Amino acid sequence: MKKILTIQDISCVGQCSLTVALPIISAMSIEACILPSAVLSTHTGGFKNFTFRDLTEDLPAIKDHWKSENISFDGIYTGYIGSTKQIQYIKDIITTFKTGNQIVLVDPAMADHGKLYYGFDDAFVAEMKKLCSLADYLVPNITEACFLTDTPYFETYTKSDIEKILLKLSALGPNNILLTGISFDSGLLGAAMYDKEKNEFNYYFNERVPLLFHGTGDIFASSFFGALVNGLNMVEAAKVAVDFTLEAIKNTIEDANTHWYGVHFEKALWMLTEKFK
Ligand code: PXL
Repeated sequence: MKKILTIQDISCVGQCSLTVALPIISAMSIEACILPSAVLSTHTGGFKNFTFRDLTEDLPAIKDHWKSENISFDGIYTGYIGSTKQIQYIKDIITTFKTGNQIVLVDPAMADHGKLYYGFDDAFVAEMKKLCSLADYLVPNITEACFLTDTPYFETYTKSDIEKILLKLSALGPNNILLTGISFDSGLLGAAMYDKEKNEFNYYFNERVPLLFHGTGDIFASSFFGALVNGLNMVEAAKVAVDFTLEAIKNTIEDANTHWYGVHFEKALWMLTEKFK
């Protein structure tokens, strides 16, 4: 049985970060170990007056304890990070526990729709670029890709624009880049990929539901990472993640006005248990 570590926040209510990563990874028959970067009462995307407990200073002691217990992981996946300083501790955790062929995935969860999430600034982006250099797989959305490559935000693009930004992202260090939320046809949405070793671009699309939901990036990254750790290649894993995220979104359409803060991924977990049993 594979075992992974995921480092991201607990948003107590909000169907994002650890509250989706844990069930998704478990449904894929992988043991999920967690390192909470912060505890929030809700996510920051639309709720007001949320609480925020930063756990930055807990990280070094947690790492030291795991090391003294000789704990190891088959993969490490980072998501939403609570502070700029925390990135330095997370880089240390990655270099400590990546002792062999463990897969490291960085989801630079910091921005969407052209803007940084509440609380992030240029110093955070600069530090995030350094974290990206340690990743084997990087999974930004277009906004994050623009921040990471100092590219002005764009909403309309050609295949050549996407391939240029994939190359710029790979120059940060990772061998495998997957851009989420790509669409060249109004009816289709999916992922654009670049594999540096093979010097190969790939795409996978499925139906596009023309509504916006929170938390879908975390659902995508968790299922993509689970598929990689289970031995699938990047294109196969992208298919798992796109199809699963689409099913979770479809399960939320009827309820979209009242259930605005996340998607009903729970009703789609069967797809993952079925495939990875
Ligand atoms: O889904 C990304 C995410 C994770 N964690 C927190 C967030 C967000 C997006 O807004 O606010 C706390």
